[in-house]
Amino acid sequence: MNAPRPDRSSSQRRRSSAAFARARDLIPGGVNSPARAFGAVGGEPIFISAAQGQRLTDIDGNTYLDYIGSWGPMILGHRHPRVVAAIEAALARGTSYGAPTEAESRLAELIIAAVPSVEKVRMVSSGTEAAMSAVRLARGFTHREKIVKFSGNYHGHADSLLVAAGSSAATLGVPDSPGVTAGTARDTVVLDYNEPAQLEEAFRAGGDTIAAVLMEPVVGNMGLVMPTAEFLAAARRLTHEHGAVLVFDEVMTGFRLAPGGAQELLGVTPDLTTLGKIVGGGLPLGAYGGRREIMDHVLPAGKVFQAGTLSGNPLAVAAGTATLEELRDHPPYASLERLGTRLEEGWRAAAARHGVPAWIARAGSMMTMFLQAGPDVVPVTGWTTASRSATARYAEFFWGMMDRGVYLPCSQYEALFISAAHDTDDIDATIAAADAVLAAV
Ligand code: HOZ
Repeated sequence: MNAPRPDRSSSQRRRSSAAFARARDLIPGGVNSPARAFGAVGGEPIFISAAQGQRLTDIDGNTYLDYIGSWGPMILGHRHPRVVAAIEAALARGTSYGAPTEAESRLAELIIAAVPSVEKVRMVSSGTEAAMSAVRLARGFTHREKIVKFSGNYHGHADSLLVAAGSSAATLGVPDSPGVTAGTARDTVVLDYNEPAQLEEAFRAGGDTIAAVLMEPVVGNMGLVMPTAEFLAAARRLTHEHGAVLVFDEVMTGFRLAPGGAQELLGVTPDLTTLGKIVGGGLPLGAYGGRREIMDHVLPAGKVFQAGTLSGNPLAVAAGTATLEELRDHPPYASLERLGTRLEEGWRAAAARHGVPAWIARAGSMMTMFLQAGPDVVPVTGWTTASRSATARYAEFFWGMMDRGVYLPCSQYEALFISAAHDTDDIDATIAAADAVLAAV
């Protein structure tokens, strides 16, 4: 059966449309972060009124199976009782003190116990802040200025990292943002992901100038892209040999792919790790941590400056702690792997059945289906191959799924997230929806 044509201005989304018109007058582009603007799929965002478990409700009263989970944090689903209770208990005591609490050490202990590279950790308010601070720390520690990053990897929006960036920077066509000075960009060396020879050459040419290699060990920000073992091994070996700091950005993958993140799964331990999303349980919290010897350079233990009024905020720490404790006490990882496998196989079969060229990449509960022009399916190994995706086709797929009550990333260049609140019936409904939509794409 053919799916109905995607209806991007559905009468069922009238209130969202009015809310967007109002917001556009007040907020640049109508959104407080471009990733949620639906710009890449040619339409208007839905405005959310509430969420519960694996479902979102918009202000028109439509409900959607949610595969965004706030772009990653909601691994337990929305409003998990343990997290809600922890936030309420913290709220009853106060919302911000600008002074230390014992709860921060409890969260630090949980992070240190789970993440192999982390011996000491500093809490901040976002993944952007974590990445920006880790870069400054690496520079302060090594007394060098250059950093190496990879095309299509996204590390938040600090100036030095907005060069060849993924996520909404790539989606909306500004991987090198206006406002980043040429001087800043010059200190960022951009290489292709999964190309160890390029990394080898960069270190051969200027190894004593490189402070850090910063990478997503499993990329979520150009769609999902897996690293090769050879590439990861080269990054670890070369940074070690040349005295540079290897930084894993695990903002998406931390506590998502395993308690210890991608580094646990892949068996490669960096020097520093950045965290965000799940570590704050859905509230604004990021963290960076690593070897004690490096972390002790952060002020006031050392001299590398980094600060924040809301760093270690009691509500965010409570939500993060409850989330990590729940993940420790009832690990969902085996079940997420089963659900992920089911979705991957279901979508792959549907794409094959309808002759739609698609490369599907998955790590646990993160997944991307790259729709391609064909006729052959091309493996996606980095930004060069990811950027050849058939994005107009993805937009059609996205809207077809929306019309069937499935909320997917509004860009080809983002990963979807399954939560512990999803069940087999949800996955089967999502496969059936994709089967119907792909028949018409
Ligand atoms: N970092 C998120 C996934 N790429 C997007 C969040 C946002 O920019 O709003």
